[in-house]
Amino acid sequence: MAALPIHGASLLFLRMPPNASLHGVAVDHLMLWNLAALLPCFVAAQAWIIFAMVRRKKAAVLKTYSHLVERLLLAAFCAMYLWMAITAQHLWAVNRFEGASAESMQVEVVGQQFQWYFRYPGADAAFGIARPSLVNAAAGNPLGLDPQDARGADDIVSSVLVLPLGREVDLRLRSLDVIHGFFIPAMRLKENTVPGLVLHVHFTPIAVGTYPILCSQVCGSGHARMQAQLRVVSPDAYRQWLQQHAKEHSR
Ligand SMILES: [Cu+2]
Repeated sequence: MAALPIHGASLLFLRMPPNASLHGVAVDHLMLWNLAALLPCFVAAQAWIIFAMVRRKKAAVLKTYSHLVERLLLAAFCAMYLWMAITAQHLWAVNRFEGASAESMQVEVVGQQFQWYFRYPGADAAFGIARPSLVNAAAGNPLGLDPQDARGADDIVSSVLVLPLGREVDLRLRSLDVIHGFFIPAMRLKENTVPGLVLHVHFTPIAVGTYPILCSQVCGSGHARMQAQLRVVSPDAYRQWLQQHAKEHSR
């Protein structure tokens, strides 16, 4: 995907956080391009409305001769919107339909009123089976991991999403109750978590830092506080964090 490098600061005037993902560069580019293309159209349309109001008679005369111009403008707009729709569809689809690379790491994201859980598959790189009937947060099993399934013995469940810099991550999104919206503005990433479905989305973080994770679907009375943190750290720091959690888990 061809994309122009854009510094996050160039989007600050839109009050958008600086981009921290690989694909976000292209998303920001498309957004800026859309704005740059539509702003002159908006200004010209408003100018025409004001002119038509102030100089009514002159505008009526001009309108009589402007059908060809209207049609040309309409055709130009159609072509532009079509191009925007196709480009945006590709950007949207590339993180969802084209699949992550074989080297990507796996993390499960689970939404539940009103918090996010993140599960790492552990040393065996396989997630253990989770059963809704076994969900018991008070007993330390908020995702309902089945103790009979050996693959789940080394699974790590965290309330913080920690990822290594520069490595693609394939997220599998689930929900335990209602539809939630998994949203990381700095990663230009938003996807719903839907009960009964496992949805995949993948991205590559390109800047170390701590970023807010939000819920973008009104999911109940505590929706506003359904927040978590994404911490992007160096590969070494990530390995340490994982080892530390694996130790805590095995205690
Ligand atoms: Cu929610």
